[in-house]
Amino acid sequence: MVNDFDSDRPLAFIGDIHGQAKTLLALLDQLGWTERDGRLRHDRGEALVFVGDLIDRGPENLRTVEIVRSLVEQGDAICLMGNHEFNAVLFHTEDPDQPDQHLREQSEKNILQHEAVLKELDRRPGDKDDMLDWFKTLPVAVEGPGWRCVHACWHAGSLDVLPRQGSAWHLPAGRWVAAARDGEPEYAAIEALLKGPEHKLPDGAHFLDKEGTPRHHARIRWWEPEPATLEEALIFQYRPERIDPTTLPYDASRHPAYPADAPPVFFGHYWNPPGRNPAGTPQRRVPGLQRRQGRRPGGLPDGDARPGAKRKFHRPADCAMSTRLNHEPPERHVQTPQSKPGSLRYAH
Ligand SMILES: [Mn+2]
Repeated sequence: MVNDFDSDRPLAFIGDIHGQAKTLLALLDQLGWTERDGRLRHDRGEALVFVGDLIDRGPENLRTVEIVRSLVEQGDAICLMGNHEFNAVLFHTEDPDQPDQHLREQSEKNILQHEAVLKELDRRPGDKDDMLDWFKTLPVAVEGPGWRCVHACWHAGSLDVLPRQGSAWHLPAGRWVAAARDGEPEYAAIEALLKGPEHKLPDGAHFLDKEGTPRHHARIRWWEPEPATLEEALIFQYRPERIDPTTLPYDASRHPAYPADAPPVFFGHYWNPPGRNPAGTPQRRVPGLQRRQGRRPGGLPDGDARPGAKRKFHRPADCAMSTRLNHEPPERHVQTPQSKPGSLRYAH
């Protein structure tokens, strides 16, 4: 069983799939998985770690969940919770303290974000509770021999809030309501671990997100050890207005930097428009790591790291991506020139 993380099976890490079941199957095919007797098998006994965000946006959410869940249940994979699985549980759970309300407000914005799944559940309403019950069992973070994995940010203080069972951290069944309440420790912990820490921009500065909504906070590059400017410390999905982040100093005194001597951590969640890698800054290479990108069924590459290659608009939904770990000891502080765009990131 992969559920035993002392396993020395080679692992492949797969980032945010977002309902792109065909891309996932194409990626699994590239990784050496074939279907036999109605189940997916790997000839060399590899196992998989899914980094979360199986659902929302893409066309085949329920099928994606079925594929991943069957791999988990046959002992060939583990799947972490992403913010989209967490949000889905809250969206469909009635608030015990407020009749007719849900733990995640069923607002127009939240319905839109979850629309692809809602449409599929309209056709298969019997699948809803089973899917949500399974989401509630997903670990928030896991640790294996020489590696760690979390959807957005490895943050020790937040993990301390959650009980540890063996090599995994879970949100306990009785704490989902707390996780939906701003002010409760579980709320802040899940925000940090599944959505990543954010930093308020100075002096009312903002940038517009892809929906045109002004954003006054930017995601923090928590994997950067010593950022000096806002440009180095934060992810601007689009150019901010009224400030020049390349020159503004960043107050690093509260920077949630990942410790340099800690094991490598794999994470997903972060993305950007083309040509602007959200990691965007030097990343380290680990010998024994191989990265593969899925190709869309039509043969259209999902990303291309060749220098000067044109990149299409790049959403996580378009770029199921995996990274292999072959259990060789990581070598630290070796830098790659520039990493590929994609949904899976790696940091020390
Ligand atoms: Mn995410």
